[in-house]
Amino acid sequence: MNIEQTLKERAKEAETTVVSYLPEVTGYPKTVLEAMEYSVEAGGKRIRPVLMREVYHMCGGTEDSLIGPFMAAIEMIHTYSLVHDDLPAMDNDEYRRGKWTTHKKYGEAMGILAGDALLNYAFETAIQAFEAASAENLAQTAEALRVLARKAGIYGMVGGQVVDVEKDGNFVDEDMLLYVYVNKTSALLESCFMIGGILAGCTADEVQTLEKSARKLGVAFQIQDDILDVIGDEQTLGKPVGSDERNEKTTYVSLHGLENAKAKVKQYTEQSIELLQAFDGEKEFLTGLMTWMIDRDK
Ligand code: GRG
Repeated sequence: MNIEQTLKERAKEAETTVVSYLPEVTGYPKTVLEAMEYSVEAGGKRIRPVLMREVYHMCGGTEDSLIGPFMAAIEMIHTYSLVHDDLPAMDNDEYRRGKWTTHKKYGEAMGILAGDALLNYAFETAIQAFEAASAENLAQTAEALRVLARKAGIYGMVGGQVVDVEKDGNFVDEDMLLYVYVNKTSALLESCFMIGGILAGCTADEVQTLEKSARKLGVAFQIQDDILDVIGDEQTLGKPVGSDERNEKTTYVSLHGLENAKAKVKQYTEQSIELLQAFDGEKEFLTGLMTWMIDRDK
């Protein structure tokens, strides 16, 4: 199977789903609605909704109308996090995905508001899954919503970002470094895997296995990011390399060296995929995509 080609097709489908749930650009708050649309439509790999749907299918889920609102919601939350991460108070970036960042195009106030609006609208969208839910999967839909809220919040992505911002990348030890990786990067991936499993009717033990698998995938993804900052090619990456060393940031590479970091990425990825062997469903593309995410050179 050609993973990149299949990802392109699935990402396009996921994008169509996400865009179909965006609010209409109309009325007095038109500017912020346009900024929301601009941020979501700016591009991106769409790996979170694609992973969510693949896990849902692997676990036996078949209702696109049930998983669709959650696929849209996770991409809206991911997009809001990038919009806010780019703000002057955080990373102060002017470009993302080759385009102006949202605050650069619409102004800082609209950047903040577009992020807020995307986060809130993500939950309004996920709640639409109740309309597709049958009597027997109402409880599963509520549980999926709970996981979405928790993993995006203070016990998930926001928590990781808080420590990252406060420490400015200078973590005191590996425990704190891993806290940031697990929360800032893994948490949303965990929610994708867990929601896919929950909506497909997995047991609590199976959902926990999915959470573990995604946690390892996220940490491997983040360590690979650290590695690329050392050995990546600026042209391919589309951003300057060596920034972690210049900013004296603690990374897995600075703590353990390049070779150990590479070995850890390999080990975590293998463990992440191994955990999925507990599931009988089709996973050739899912595991191929997981390997692709880690093997990336950009
Ligand atoms: C503002 C609460 C808040 C959180 C921000 C997402 C984030 C947390 C910061 C961005 C910096 C970063 C490197 C985060 C780790 C997660 C990550 C690798 C995000 C990029 O995800 P991709 O590669 O992006 O899926 P695309 O552009 O493809 O959607």
